[in-house]
Amino acid sequence: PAVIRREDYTAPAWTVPTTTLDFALDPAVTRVRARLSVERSGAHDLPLRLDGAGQRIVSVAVDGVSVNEWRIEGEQLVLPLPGDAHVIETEVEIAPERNTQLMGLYASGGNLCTQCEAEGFRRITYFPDRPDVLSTYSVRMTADKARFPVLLANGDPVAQGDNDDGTHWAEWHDPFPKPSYLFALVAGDLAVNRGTFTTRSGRTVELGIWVREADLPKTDHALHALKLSMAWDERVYGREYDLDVFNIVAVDDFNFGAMENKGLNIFNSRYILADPDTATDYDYDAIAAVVAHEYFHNWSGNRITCRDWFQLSLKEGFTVYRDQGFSADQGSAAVKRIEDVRGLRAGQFPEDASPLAHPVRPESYLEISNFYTATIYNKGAELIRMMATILGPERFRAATDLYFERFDGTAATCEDYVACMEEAGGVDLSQFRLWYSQAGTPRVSVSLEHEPGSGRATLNLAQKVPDTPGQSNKQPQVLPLKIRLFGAETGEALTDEQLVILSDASASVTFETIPERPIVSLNRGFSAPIVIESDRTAADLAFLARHDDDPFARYEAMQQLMLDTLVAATIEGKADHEAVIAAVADTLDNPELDPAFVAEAVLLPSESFVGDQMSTVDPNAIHDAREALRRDLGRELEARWRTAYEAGSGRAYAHTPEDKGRRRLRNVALGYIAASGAADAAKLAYAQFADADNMTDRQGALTTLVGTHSEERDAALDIFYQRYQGNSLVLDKWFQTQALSSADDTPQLVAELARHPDFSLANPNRARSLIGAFGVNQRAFHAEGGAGYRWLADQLIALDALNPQTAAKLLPPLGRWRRFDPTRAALMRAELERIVAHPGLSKDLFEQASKSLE
Ligand code: DPP
Ligand code: ZN
Repeated sequence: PAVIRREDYTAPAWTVPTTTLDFALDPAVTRVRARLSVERSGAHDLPLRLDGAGQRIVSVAVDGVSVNEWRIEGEQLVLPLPGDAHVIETEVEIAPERNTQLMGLYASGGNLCTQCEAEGFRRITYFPDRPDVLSTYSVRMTADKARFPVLLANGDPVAQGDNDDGTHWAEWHDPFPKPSYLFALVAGDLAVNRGTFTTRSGRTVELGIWVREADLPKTDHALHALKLSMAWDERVYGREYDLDVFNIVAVDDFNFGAMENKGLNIFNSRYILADPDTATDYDYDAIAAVVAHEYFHNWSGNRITCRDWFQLSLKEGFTVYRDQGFSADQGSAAVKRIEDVRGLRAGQFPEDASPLAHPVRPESYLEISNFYTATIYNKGAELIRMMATILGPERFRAATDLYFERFDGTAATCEDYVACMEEAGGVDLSQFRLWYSQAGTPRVSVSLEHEPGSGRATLNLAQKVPDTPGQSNKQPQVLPLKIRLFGAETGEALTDEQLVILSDASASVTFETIPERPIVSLNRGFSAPIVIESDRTAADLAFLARHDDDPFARYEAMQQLMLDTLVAATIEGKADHEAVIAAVADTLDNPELDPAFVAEAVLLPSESFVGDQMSTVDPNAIHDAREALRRDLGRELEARWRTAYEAGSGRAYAHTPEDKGRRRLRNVALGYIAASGAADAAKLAYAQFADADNMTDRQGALTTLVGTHSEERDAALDIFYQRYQGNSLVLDKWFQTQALSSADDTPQLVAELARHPDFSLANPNRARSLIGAFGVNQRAFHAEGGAGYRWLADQLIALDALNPQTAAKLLPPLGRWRRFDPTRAALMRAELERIVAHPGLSKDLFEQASKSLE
């Protein structure tokens, strides 16, 4: 496959000011007629090149006359044109019901829908399918009225009517020029939950959430989140919605979480449907976050789009940053930051340390679908956050205002964004730009000296950006570090919070008149996405866990203490649990702390995160060390866990932040009670499972039970399955909970589940619920003998034949072979080699597997 390089970018030779599409929709054969006005851009004699894939061409006409002077080169239709402006008409046929890739126009649950980002539009019609060709679209759809009573597309509805033959038609027009990846249509039998939003300039927008009739009662939360998002973007970024309608459609088969098509978002149903019986508190929050994310794309993505796909983080990093801000404003900002950092460490740090590491603005790719990554999204959001920190809130807002004003209606670059930050912020971000080009997570070593006589404290900082594939000897980056000193004896803050910008390889910061030994609270709020290696002792960390005024820093100190304890226990076999137990006890005893925060703070780092700290990961030793600490925490603090458990029990379900926090802590406490080995643990969990009036408590209990060897475990799994048979989103949880289990028999169980009648590779959510969850279950996936590796490779090869994009996203666990012992590494490599050698492999999976071997 051909390598696409950022440096090869050239502006489009032809533009397409207007696009008119006429669809005769049918799942078996859909006919698409396209009418493109095209204009030569600049002085050249290049032919018009239209991208296309998987279509049957019926006809091609230029200025109303059918022509034969066109040829197919690779996946392009090449058409020489004599003049500077022409009208091109094509007619093609496509087969939505045979589209298992779920890119382009496809069938899901009897309805028809589209997914075009990044390169799906070329599977619908011939078009310059690149994000810098902006066109104004008019769409007409005709379909069987009984089967597809609802016809939706981008923009505003124009007209509709019935034909004599049982079909009906609808026309939509989107006045905003857009790239082809934002095109969407939906035809189906759908019901709608309607609402309205009045924008700050007084315009009324009709909102609609479209789902299967039976799912209508589960759409209120999403509709509410949409209204909150619209108001939030006006208030916080000054961005108002711009069309008269905003529709969201939920579909069950979807590669992404959701898609921001102009005026017609299409969502994976898991990010729309919620009621207390089927969705956890976590699901509710994720729904609000994704609804907000896609809505915010209307400005950061649609009004201003990307010049080319190397700029993907321009819209994704910024939009993730925006949705994080929205979620932080809905509840506890501290807990939200903790969740986001945990996600970054679980998803992005390992990626940055893997053969698939790439910069936030990549230099090359084979298949762009492989670059919808945690680096582009989550590290990208951290870059925006750092710039916001450097600028401060007012200048950051001025800078985003400038960006939205200057680049509205265009296809922009990451450089354009940074230039606006510089100009409106009055700062020089030359060196900061390295964050966009250098991959790898910077490591910062920190030591603090104190001279009691002079009262001078010196903080020594040194940074190193590790080598990544194709990049070595990297330059130091700009690291904004929020810092504060506390007195080890008095517990008093000795300084204000300061922003130290480390931009050299090493630097020292001095503090005068420090009367007592200071302890440094560092990288507060996770102000830079880095790894810190500090000389802080267990006692210092325990101190910060108790005294730091920044909740994130408290959490962080506790995590570091736990991590140090677990790494020592894994490597040296020495189990010194005292400091962690005392710190957890303190946290549980502090009545001023929010239960949601406590629940986060007392959770041990995951087995994978412990593994990430080690040069060679020993999955079994990590598991044993972690289980031993969990057991001791459970036993030593059993009375406290029971108190916390009781405090969260006996309340009827309510979806308030307070109740969510109580439920979260209650479920964490249940886990520790079970870890203690208490004789009644399985009974307690089973009672919670049986009595639960909401999914958070039911799934929480199930998760605990699945980790036990008990009759209750089998009974609960059975009841859960029976109760939710037919609800695919909940069955995904059933598969996922088992695949994530730390029980000894997980590898065998997962292999059996893959043969379960409800398992299917055709549905991405289902495939991810089993294959994706197993891949991140460190102990089970890496069980001795390599059966897990073989199983994963078999699943990926099978899935690749249906849906390459989803298969490729599940490959990375196999690519981490360098981090394991030689026996495991060889077994992992053998499976990667087997995948690469498989005949007919997609370029998606080929790129991931071959890069993983390098
Ligand atoms: N739909 C995906 C997202 O919003 C890709 N744009 O991130
Ligand atoms: Zn996005």
